[in-house]
Amino acid sequence: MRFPVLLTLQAIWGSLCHAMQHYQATWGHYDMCKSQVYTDEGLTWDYMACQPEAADMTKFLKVTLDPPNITCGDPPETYCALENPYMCNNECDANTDELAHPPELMFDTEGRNPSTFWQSSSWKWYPKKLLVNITLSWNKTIELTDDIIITFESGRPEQMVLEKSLDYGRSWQPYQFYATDCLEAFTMEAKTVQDITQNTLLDIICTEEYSRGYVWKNDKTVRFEIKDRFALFAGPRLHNMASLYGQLDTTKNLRDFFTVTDLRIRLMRPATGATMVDESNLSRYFYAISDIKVHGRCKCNLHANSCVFDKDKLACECEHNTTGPDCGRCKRSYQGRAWSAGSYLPIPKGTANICIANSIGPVIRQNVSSLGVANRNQDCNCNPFGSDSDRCNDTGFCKCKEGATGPKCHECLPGYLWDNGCKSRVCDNEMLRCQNGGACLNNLRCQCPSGFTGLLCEKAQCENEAGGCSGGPDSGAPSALAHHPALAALLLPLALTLAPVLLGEACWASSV
Ligand SMILES: [Ca+2]
Repeated sequence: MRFPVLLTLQAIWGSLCHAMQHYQATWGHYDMCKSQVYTDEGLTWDYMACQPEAADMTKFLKVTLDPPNITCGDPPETYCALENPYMCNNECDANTDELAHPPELMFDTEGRNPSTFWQSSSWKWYPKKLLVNITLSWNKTIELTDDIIITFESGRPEQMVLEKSLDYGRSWQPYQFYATDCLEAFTMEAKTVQDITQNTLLDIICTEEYSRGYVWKNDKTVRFEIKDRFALFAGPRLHNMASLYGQLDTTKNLRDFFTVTDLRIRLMRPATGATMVDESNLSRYFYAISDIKVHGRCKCNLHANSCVFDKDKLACECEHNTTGPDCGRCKRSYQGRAWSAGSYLPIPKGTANICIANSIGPVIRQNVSSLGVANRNQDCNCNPFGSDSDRCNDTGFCKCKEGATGPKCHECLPGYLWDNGCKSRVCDNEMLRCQNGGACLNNLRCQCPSGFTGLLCEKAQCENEAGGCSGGPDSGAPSALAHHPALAALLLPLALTLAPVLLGEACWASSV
């Protein structure tokens, strides 16, 4: 009996490896670009999608204030507490280090007490509005991976807009409106992130959640909820990131929604703590921010696993023969087919979509019309399954469909298999193993046992049903555990302890 038991244990370990890999997948999943594998032809490279680690993005930004001289302290000013107009011992003096409140103090390391903060001039021109724009610029496209959190040292503003730019500050779109009264401030109905569904994820809302003043004095934060939005696809505890990645891969609008080059915080009305502004003591009204959190990663189109900060600028370290700040094009001598972004799919390791070497010498950039006339109508004998047309395109080459390569588009890129054209490899016996006892059919599809579904049979079927799995919010997570609860109870603590050490070795070794 020992042999079958061992086999069972090995099978469960295999499933656990996959379960853990999926767990790991939460963020660091695409951090490989290629690995060496043995095939029938010997040692070759296996390319995969990759992206840089998520990081604290406030280390790499430039902050700009508008109006530029809105920071307090020049000339020195004395401020009163909002809750007590007779407590006026807060002094701001730009020329004294201990009393200055420059914008950098929104991004220094907090944790000390008292906190350090930027502060604006007070509302001395009332009733003229006290408007301040704080612009955060990265000079690079970044993808947000966690909530944006702004911590106010003063009361939270009564009106504020968070905006984003995707074109380095040339144009702006609102991300979220914040007000004590959304209807009055922005003629918008008040909503919370909980009102958003998969279908309305791109909707821009106004929320009153983060503007109520003074009673909730300890609540100083204003948030833009990224994770709640992710959760609409990845489940309440983000356990199914594969589903989110799948959505991001196929929906450009969704991808763009979480992508920015700049953020702008438009402060439009400071906290007053009352309906009436006390005109006799305007030193009570100002903005002060102690901390801004922005977590994200460089957007490298899944063609780089690291991003460097050099000469005050972020840049992807492009792989897969791509180049450009976002790895957004093929290198000059690798234009054998059109550039495309790497793909999250097929889960779990994605498809690299590498740029391939020019098939017939270097691409010579001639006048398109002369080339077109010369070659466009020639029959290139392009493979009808692997190419868009059997005729040459404008540059005199066959235009290959996704996954196909070679001068006639008759070969497949790594990760694809020929089947009347190149079909992306869905499963194999290595990293893409079908889970929960599923069988891989011709590398093109997993045949799942009853009760399981998903590309790799990784989901319990009940997840798709109304009300989800009755076993609670986690029941759709690592399915090997659901299948073998007793063993899971025994193995999970061990696996959790050993996983960081063993995952790289054991799972990897078993897959090559
Ligand atoms: Ca600070």
